[in-house]
Amino acid sequence: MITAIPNKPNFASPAYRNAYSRINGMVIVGEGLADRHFRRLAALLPEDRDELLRLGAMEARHAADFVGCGRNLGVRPDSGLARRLLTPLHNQFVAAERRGDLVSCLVIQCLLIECFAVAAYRLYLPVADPYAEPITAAVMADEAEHLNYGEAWLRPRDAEVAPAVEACVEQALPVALGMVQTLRNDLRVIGIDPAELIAEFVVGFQASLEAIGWPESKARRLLTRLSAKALA
Ligand code: PL3
Ligand code: FE2
Ligand code: FE2
Repeated sequence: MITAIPNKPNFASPAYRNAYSRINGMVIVGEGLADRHFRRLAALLPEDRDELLRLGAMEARHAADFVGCGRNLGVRPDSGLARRLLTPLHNQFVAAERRGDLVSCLVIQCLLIECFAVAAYRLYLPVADPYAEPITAAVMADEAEHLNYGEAWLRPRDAEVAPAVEACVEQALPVALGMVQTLRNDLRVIGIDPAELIAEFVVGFQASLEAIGWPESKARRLLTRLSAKALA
């Protein structure tokens, strides 16, 4: 019988199961929120409606797949903290939608939330249990597609949307960094170094800003300033 896997956390320990309940809740609520955001984006962008509905359906599948990961470990997801941590981002999305600010809706879901998901799943993959590992790898590939959608939409419009992108990042990025701060102990218990997660996220997010046309120096300056402020 295999009782321990080298370099992996002890999936059966009470500490792991307790931390996993909140992390699993976070991921399930985050995926459900992404599903809702893509369905709202589909209504805002009629020319891409079918594609956005397809991306939303992928998110609903991710949520169901991660419910399966918790169930496999016999852990009940705790979604209370997840809702508290994700509501500010959802509220920012809804406020942008109300004022007709499609650019901010895309930045919040397709750049920020997707970059966060890619960074989190990339660091989770090597410490995942054998059931969750292939699921996480498959989900990561989907998230890259979601990120690409946002980048491809924003890139040709960079000149006119850059100020709105910057204002949105200014508001939304601190929320994402705050989530890592709040979850830091649970992250450590499941084998993820919170500082490494922040670094991975910031590097990926900077790459996204560059992919939509920002000069490297401008992207780096904004992220350095915002992360220094959020982590002070
Ligand atoms: C976008 O498709 C989904 C957004 C999901 C948000 C993810 C939140 C992740 C929090 C840190 C979790 C570490 C990974 C653990 C995976 C079970
Ligand atoms: Fe997803
Ligand atoms: Fe996604």
